[in-house]
Amino acid sequence: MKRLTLTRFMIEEQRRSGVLRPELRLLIETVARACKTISHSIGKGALGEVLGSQGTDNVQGEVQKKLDVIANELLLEANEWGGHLAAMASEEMETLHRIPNRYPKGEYLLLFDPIDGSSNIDVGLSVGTIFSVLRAPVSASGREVTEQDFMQPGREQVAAGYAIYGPQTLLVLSLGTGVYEFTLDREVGAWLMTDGPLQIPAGNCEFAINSARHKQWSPAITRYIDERLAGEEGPCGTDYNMRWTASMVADVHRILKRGGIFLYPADHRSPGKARLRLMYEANPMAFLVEQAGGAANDGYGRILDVKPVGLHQRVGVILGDKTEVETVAAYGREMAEPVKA
Ligand code: FDP
Repeated sequence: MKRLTLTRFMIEEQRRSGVLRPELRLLIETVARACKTISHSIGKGALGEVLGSQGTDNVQGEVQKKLDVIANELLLEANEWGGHLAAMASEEMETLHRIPNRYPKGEYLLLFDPIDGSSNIDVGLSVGTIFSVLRAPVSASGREVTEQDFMQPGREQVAAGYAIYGPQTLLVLSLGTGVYEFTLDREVGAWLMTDGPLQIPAGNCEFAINSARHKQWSPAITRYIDERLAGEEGPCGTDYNMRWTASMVADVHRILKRGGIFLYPADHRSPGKARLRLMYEANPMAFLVEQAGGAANDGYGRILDVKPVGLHQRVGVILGDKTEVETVAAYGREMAEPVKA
């Protein structure tokens, strides 16, 4: 079977829509190439001496794994010199990374989580790389990019995606015209389209939540989960299934392919506290999920409408099957929860 390569998909998209600029195409190709190298390092595991911790903490006070640092460096190096970017930001760096003066600058801003789900690295489970692309404001041209230039709501993303390093290495991408999946052909080194446009299948009775955190849930989240746990005898009238991989990329990928809902709500006792980061985790995933016909909410509104105030801002995340996400939102409104920080 002859499959479309990532390059050909983007060239055809460029011809079809007329809006995909060559610089954006270069950016996506560069990120995809870096993901191949990351996949190669992850695949070597202990043989490549890449497992274990780096012995440092990142800006969020989390212990950095060796692979967090390796993947961050790979993405920075790959994207510095092409002339397509104005700046980058990452989970692993406190502030933005400007393009060095020796290289030309472009109009795009790239944000990434180099290794998402990093607690899975050392136990051989799926992890991923998440990325989000914004356009630098016109006002930034001819001056140094600042963090403020990144403070755009997620609906302004021009592209988003993730690579997942699991049984296969996959790249899932949206340029704002649907969501497409590419599988890495390891022998040839090419990304080949294997699915898309993805549509989240409706009605899959499956939820993903870390139930150990139930003390932090709002009454609305507790009600939603309790009703599902009640199964056939409860108000849903059907048995639900639960899955939690502790890697958002893997959980979201399952939802894109099979349906269901993912919840990492903010702590309702101190609503400012949440786990996931808005700009390089929640926004790109919300973009993909909406593009695949689903919904993404932070407990009281659309994630893509949240106006960011910081590069590492955290946010509650409820995403997936539109009907299920709307049920959670309706419970939130009904029970006047959660309270805004
Ligand atoms: P990680 O910190 O290991 O990178 O913050 C991201 C994330 O993983 C998600 O990928 C994952 O869904 C979540 O955190 C895991 O949280 P728990 O430790 O509560 O399971």
